[in-house]
Amino acid sequence: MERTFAIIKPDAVADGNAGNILALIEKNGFKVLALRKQHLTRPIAEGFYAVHKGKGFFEELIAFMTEGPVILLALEREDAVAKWREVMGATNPEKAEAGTVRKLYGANIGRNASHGSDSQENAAIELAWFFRGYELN
Ligand code: DGI
Repeated sequence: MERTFAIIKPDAVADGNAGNILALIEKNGFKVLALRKQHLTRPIAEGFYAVHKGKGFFEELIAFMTEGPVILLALEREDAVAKWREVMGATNPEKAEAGTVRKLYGANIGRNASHGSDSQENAAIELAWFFRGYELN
């Protein structure tokens, strides 16, 4: 079994779409190993998105990710990383396939409703950034 890390972003939580997204997650065969609602602080958001520091959209991204609570998720299923990226859809909701999380609940490339790790290596790093070992077992 593979694990991935997901975030239901502040836009989706504020709009009342968290339950719909969790339903989609379960419908697609993921087991929710751990889940926590948390209002990210600036240092946590900046650390999480450190790879994007220096990019034009960085400030906008951090302001968005800290504007309200998110839901942090540890997910498990076969091929979890790729499958969750598929269920989320493209980064830009306009380019996402019909029925995907970002198409259904995202507004634009910045406010796109969800996050998913892009590799197994990053999934392990991101899960360890947000969850303690005992929460994942
Ligand atoms: O892995 P993804 O979330 O699909 O995409 P990513 O790792 O390239 O970017 C991380 C997040 O940063 C993305 O979900 C939304 C934001 N972002 C990426 N490119 C842009 C952007 N935000 C704005 N405003 N403009 C961009 O071009």
